[in-house]
Amino acid sequence: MSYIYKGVTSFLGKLKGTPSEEFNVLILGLNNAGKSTLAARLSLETGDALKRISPTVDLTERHLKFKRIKVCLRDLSGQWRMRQSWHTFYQEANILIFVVDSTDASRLSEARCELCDVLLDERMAQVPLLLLANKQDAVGALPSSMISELLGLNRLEGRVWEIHGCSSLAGDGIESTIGWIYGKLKKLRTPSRFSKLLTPSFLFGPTCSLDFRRREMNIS
Ligand SMILES: Nc1nc2c(ncn2[C@@H]2O[C@H](COP(=O)(O)OP(=O)(O)OP(=O)(O)O)[C@@H](O)[C@H]2O)c(=O)[nH]1
Ligand SMILES: [Mg+2]
Repeated sequence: MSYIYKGVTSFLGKLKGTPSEEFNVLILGLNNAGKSTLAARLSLETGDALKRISPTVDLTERHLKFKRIKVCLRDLSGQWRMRQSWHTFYQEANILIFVVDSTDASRLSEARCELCDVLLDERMAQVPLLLLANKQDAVGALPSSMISELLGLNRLEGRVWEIHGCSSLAGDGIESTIGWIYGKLKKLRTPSRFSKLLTPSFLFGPTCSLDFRRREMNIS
């Protein structure tokens, strides 16, 4: 009995399959915003390693899994020179995380300009945005509601977006960030082989009644 059960579950498991596709999460923001600290946190790194992160020179990629979904975190340098080449990563982006240093009010307009440029690129038109108001643990951090207003996010139209306050260093808000990313990627995932088996074309064949009649009548 248990053999039959194991056989059936393994068969169903194979039908469902582990999705081989990997999704790209693009992490952008000005230099010093905390992108690399966030990427390390999302990879479940903890402790002193987080404090030893130095400015990113070019980009850092991390390959990980959120539950069964494969994710490539692309953490790009926020230095001005590197921002000119951010666009080369737009085509492959599935999710955009834009990180802002909530303690640095003097650079919010610069962040707003950069974000605007990213969102105006047509390759990013359908990409969901998570704005992270980082460094909420630090003294003088602006609340996420104020950051949202100063960045003009409420004027965004036709885009899936959210803003979360977080502290990548302390780990606050990381779980909800992972939850948000996972929720969005789950919707992007192509149907499993198992669900394909349940489509009408698989069950009843690719022919509609008209094709069937054509074949009967030998019409090409
Ligand atoms: N207080 C506080 N400091 C943080 C937080 N996140 C990052 N930092 C600090 O901010 C500084 C910059 O962090 P990075 O993660 O290197 O910033 P980045 O955005 O990757 O910077 P670039 O690679 O230069 O683009 C470091 O000193 C971090 O320790 C946070 O949540 N709270
Ligand atoms: Mg960095």
